[in-house]
Amino acid sequence: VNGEFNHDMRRVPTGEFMTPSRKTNGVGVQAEDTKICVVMVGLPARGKSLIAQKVVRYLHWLSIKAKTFNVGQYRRTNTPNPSADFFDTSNSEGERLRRAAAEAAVNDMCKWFAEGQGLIAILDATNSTKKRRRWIQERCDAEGIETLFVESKCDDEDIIMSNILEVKTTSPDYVGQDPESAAQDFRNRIRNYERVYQTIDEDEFDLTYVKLIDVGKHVIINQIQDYLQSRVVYYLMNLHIRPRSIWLSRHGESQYNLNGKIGGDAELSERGEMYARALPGLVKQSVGDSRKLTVWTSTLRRTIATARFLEFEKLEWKALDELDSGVCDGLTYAEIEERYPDDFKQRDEDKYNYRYLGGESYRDVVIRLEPIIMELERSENILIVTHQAILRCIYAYFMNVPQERSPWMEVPLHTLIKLTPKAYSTQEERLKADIPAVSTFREKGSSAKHQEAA
Ligand code: ADP
Ligand code: FDP
Ligand code: F6P
Repeated sequence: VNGEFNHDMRRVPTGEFMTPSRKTNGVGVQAEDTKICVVMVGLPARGKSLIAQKVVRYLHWLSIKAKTFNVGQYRRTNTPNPSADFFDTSNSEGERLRRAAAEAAVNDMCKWFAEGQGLIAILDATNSTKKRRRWIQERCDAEGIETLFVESKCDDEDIIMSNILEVKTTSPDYVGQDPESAAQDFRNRIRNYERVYQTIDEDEFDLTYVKLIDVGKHVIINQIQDYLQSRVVYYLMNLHIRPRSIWLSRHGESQYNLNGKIGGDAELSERGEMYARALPGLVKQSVGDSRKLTVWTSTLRRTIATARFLEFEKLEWKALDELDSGVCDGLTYAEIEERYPDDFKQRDEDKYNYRYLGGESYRDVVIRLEPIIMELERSENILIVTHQAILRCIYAYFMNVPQERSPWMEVPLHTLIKLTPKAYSTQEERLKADIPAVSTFREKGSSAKHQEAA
């Protein structure tokens, strides 16, 4: 398929994998016999490593096992601090060592697939010549691994210079060097690559590829084969690097929170109402005056009421509604423990996969939140007013929190969290409103009493 998606759904595991405890850990989105090597292509400082890292984080969040094989790291084992001349193709020793690094990475990747450790590998290198790409293609073909070439092409000098200053001068290649001479050397390194770089073109129409030009302003898609590939491509198409932040807040304390009940569609408590009134000031303190933002809420009363004094454009999302607790909706944790003791225990044993009878698991929530994540990637400044479980899942995506930990994270009421994506990480700040609230956090194995937050 050229220029459009082919939603060839392959073998997607369904409900037959579910155990009687309604655990949802067998329910995924991947075809389990798929092996895809995402081959990054492009000159240095084109965002390849950042793209690779984001794709892996996104896939892990969706429970798809993935791993990056960065050729630069392999090269550092034979040449830790090369100067630009090392990357001159007339330097035969440099060529030999670079080739050795690429081979070691590809060998380890093939081993990783053969051991059944994952579905998607990312081969992160410049892979900047047709010869190199053909070699990778042939190695992968021989091992039954699909290839998806992802080229990042960008000739905007300002972007490249700011990329070099943001991430390259602090690279392990330049430890102990002053940033100015490191940046100069890196520019010379790029010049050496430019002499031999071949963009993916019509000679390579048999390859499966996506070409991201000028940070996704133009996208060329060729021969996308299946569902997982199209998911990765769609994700890549939504990425941007404009500076922005995402703010997250739970709704103000609700009547249900006060009574220790879960779920429902309760009104705000008196203190919750105070938080709603304080929120515009808190937001102003964190956002400043000049920035525009959009507010997203769930469709439940407590988030809509919490956001109602914010003077920004607002959008309600059903996908942001709290985790559905099925037959336990409206009960306290103590009542659940009493009426459904086995379920209560099972949830503690595997909170991420436990699905409430007639309701949802955290895994289910992640799947319904995927369009939200996609829309967040496309957007700029967004403030999300949502619920405890939903906020944990969104936070886990940005902060790369593993599934065993994410459902157990403490996310207090009456607190504004600001997340700012940086080159290889996400920066976090928390701003607490001075308005008391109960704690809705229940520790694993606890007797589930709700109490005033510390
Ligand atoms: P590479 O791996 O290509 O050498 P890096 O991933 O180390 O480059 O570069 C990271 C920088 O690239 C970040 O500053 C980021 O803002 C920027 N960046 C991310 N995506 C792109 C893109 N598609 N085109 C150009 N620059 C990008
Ligand atoms: P990285 O930025 O990931 O460190 O600078 C480009 C570089 O990668 C080198 O470090 C690394 O040796 C090389 O790319 C790997 O790509 P090639 O094998 O195509 O040279
Ligand atoms: O108690 C508030 C609440 O949002 C409930 O509506 C929801 O069931 C619960 O938190 C989710 O948290 P946990 O998964 O820790 O029970």
